[in-house]
Parts: sequence; C-alpha cells; structure tokens
Amino acid sequence: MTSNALSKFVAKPGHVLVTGGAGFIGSHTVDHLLARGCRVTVIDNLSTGYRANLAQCEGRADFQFIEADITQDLAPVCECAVKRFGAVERIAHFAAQTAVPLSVEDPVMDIQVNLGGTARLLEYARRNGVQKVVFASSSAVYDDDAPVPVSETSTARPASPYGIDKLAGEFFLDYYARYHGVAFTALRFMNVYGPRQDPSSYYSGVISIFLDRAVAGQPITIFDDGEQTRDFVYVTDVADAVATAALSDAGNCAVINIGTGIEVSINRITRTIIELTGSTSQVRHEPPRPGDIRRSVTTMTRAEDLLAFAPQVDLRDGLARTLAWVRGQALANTRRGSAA
Ligand code: UD2
Repeated sequence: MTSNALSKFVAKPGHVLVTGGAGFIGSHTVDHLLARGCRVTVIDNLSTGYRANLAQCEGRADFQFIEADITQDLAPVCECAVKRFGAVERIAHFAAQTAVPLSVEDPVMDIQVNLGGTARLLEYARRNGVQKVVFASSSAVYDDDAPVPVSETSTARPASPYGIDKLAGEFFLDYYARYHGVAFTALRFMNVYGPRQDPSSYYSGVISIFLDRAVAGQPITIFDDGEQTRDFVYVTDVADAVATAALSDAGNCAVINIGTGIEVSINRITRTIIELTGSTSQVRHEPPRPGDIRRSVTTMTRAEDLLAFAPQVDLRDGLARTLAWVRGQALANTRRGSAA
C-alpha cells in the first residue's frame, strides 16, 4: 500500500469522513486511509454499496460505519462520529447515483442526489471547519468531441446529466475554496476496475461484467465492433491517489484526471479475459450502446506533477487480481448455496 506519491508529500492522518465508503472505490479508499493511520467514518445508504466491502474494517477502534443518506442533514448524522474521533478534518466524497443511463432517464432525481448531496456536504464542511474535500469526479465531464488523449484543459462539455452533476460539483468546490476556505481536489476518474466492483447491474463496468460471464461460461456481449477504447485504471491505484490528495496539500484546488494514459480496446480486454480465465464463453456483438463514446484516454502530466501519481498495477496484473476475487466470490456463493 505504499506508493511513489507518498514519498513526496507529508501525510497527515486524522479524522476522515468517506461518503459512499461501502462502495467499490470508496471501500478501497477506506483501506488506504486506515493503513495510513487515519480514523475513518463511513457514511453510506447501502443503495449500491455493501457492508461486506468493509468486513475487514468492522470492529476496529479507528473505524465507524453510519448508514445514512448524503441528502440528509449531515451534522446530526456525524455527531456520534465527531464525539468518538474528534472533528472531521478531511472528506473523501464518493456518495452518488453512479449510473450514467439512469441520469438520462431521471435527471431530476440524479441532480437531487448528486449535486444536492455535494452541496450539502460542502455546507457541512464550511460550517464545521473541514480542511479539505476530495471529490470523485468523472471522465463523464468530457464528450466525444474531446481530444484524444484528453487533458484537464480540454473543453468539458458533458453528454449526460451525470456528467453535468460532476462538472457542477467541481464548480461548487471551487466556490467553497475561494469564498469559504475549504480546500479541494477533484479527481476525474477514467474507467476504474478491480475487486468489489459489482457485476450484477446493466450499468456495471465492462471488466466486472466480462470476468463474471467468463468465469460462469456465459456469453459475453460486446457492443459495437469492440474497437472502442478506454483507459482502465486499477482501483488500488485510484484509492492511493485519493488518500494522497486527502491527507496532504497535494493537488490543492486542482482538477486532475486519474487514469493510466494507456488506451485499450474492448476487443483486447475480451481476448485477455478469455485467455486468463480459459473460458469457453461465446463472444457476440450487439449494436452500439446509445451515448457511448468511441475513444477515451487521459494525459498523465497533471497527475504526475501534482500527485506524483504513477499507477503500480498494469492491466494484466489487475485483471488477474480481479479474477482471483471474482473466483473467490463465486466459491463463497456456492458454499452459501450448499449450506442453505
Ligand atoms: C464510464 C463510467 C461512467 C462514466 C463514463 C464517462 C464505469 C463503469 N462507468 O462509462 O461512470 O464515468 O465512463 O464516459 O466505469 N461494453 C460492452 N459490453 C458490456 C458492457 C460494456 O461492450 O457488457 C462496452 C461499452 O459499450 C463501452 C465500454 O465497454 O464501449 C466501457 O463501458 P463501461 O460501461 O464499462 O464504461 P463507460 O466508459 O461507458
């Protein structure tokens, strides 16, 4: 859990609030923060997160879980955690409605949860002297007209309400930094993958879906010709970047793309997964998914300069680690099934 990033910045353990901490990226961030000596409070409404993602933290003296919604008044929600761990010093904010297509179907709900939740969180930060907020933004702020590779100075023109929430959230952060002294870093994640990514939804990440299907021997569906590309970044590298930004002044008041700078096609992902799993799954093609962008990959300069970010896990290794987790889950499910 060490990184290049750590050596460059002085980490400041303290009380960190992680919203959406039972989710995929949030729970890995909790692990990294605890490993760096922080006291961690998680708020999660368990709408898409799972307590099981935090099983390794349960019972620890430096960890507290609160089941609550980000759209609630956060002061009473956090009261017991503040009594126990002291004032919240830093926040990593993941809690959100994360499905891009759902945001298109129901933009009002989407804005209420995502932008409303971010505004509420920032008000809590302002009123309670929180030093810094790290915000889980997204490559969804860019559309298909963005250059390849895309940089933080490229025009951000979201193609979905979800992307609008994220971009507007960044403006909120900037406003709270300038007028209320709450520092921030906004991290625009590219395609994050790894253990604990839930494959069960139509909106799940492609790697989690394909590994799940491959292990089960079920058909794999590639939308379009499979030559569309993404920048896949392993979840522990992302969690490390979040923890570095949260615990130091690195990346203060900056927007930073977090990826690998490596462009990979969906066909290549499919071939590697079939090879790693030895799967007999059939691969079939369906028409392109509405709204899908064709190519996505980031420049690395800003993440390197501001966070000393250097991904440690390459794609093959990351896929192998994720596969081990998927197989572990499948085994646990089988055991639970036969015990019932
Ligand atoms: C990612 C993010 C999303 C948003 C968006 C911004 C994930 C899970 N989603 O969406 O939150 O930030 O980027 O642009 O990281 N595909 C298949 N078969 C499948 C599923 C997907 O071929 O069963 C293809 C899909 O058509 C797309 C690619 O795989 O071309 C990646 O899809 P995704 O849903 O994993 O991620 P993306 O880039 O649409």
